Amino acid sequence: MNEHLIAIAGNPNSGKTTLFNALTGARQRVANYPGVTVERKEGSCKANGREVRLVDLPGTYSLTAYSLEELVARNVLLTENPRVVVNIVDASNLERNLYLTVQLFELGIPVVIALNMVDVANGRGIEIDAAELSRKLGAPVVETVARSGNGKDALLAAAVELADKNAAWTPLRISYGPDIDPVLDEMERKILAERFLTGLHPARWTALKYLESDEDVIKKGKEANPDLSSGLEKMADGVAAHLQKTFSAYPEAIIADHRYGFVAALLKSGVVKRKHGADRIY
Ligand code: BGO
Repeated sequence: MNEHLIAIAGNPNSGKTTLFNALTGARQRVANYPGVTVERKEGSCKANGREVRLVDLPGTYSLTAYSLEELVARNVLLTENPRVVVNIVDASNLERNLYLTVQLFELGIPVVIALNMVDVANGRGIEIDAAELSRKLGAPVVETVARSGNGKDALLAAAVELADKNAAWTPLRISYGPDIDPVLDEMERKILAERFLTGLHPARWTALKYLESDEDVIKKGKEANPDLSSGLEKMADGVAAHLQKTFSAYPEAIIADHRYGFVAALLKSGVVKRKHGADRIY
């Protein structure tokens, strides 16, 4: 049977290294990504009779092109085509951690969520309904305590099961509000019509990156189709000028606000419960 490549993504300090070590033990090696001083950690393990290759991505809060770590993490997801992303989420800091989760879902790669540090969350009086979170996101959610290894086998089994299915995974579509959505739809139509970078990432994601002035994607776009790329840049400039005039805000900020809004609504919809005595919900 072929081996699966599974990527591990998460915020710094979410427990990625601990979990990666628990899953791979001594079967790991560290190198640098070509041309940059970012460490690449790779390891392997066996699950369901399969050889699984795990790549531990640099810890990131986002998938923009603002930092080298984010760019490296994103490029692995886009170019190495992992079957599944295991997204390590710190259950005691759910709101902040799910911001990255939303972006992984927008990218359209199958995701399994490791709800890590549930011991810390529970100790603070925070109880998370993992089944409800899974139902709302349409993805497996497995509770883990990476430090003790609790849940790691169930997590790996869930990831391999999802990878084995090789099922189509629809990228998450959230609303970015009335000032962005119509232009985003129009950009998406143009991108799809010309199959512009569609082998690399979902059309709507490409459009979002133009709106976010993402230099890396725009550079690739210019090389692939200069006319369409400059048309998309003009549309993005139009949105930016409108948002600047109306709200004194950049598109990136409005897009981020809507991602946070999506996460906040999710958490308020019965996913998180506060036990008696907890000072805040998440
Ligand atoms: C220290 N539960 C608890 N309680 N702690 C966890 C869990 C969990 O589920 N998972 C990880 N940790 P990394 P990134 C530490 O190192 O894996 C802990 O950045 C310490 N070190 O043990 O490094 C883990 O790779 C001294 O804690 O995260 C680590 O994602 C005192 O969370 C920290 C206390 O995990 C970060 C903690 C010398």
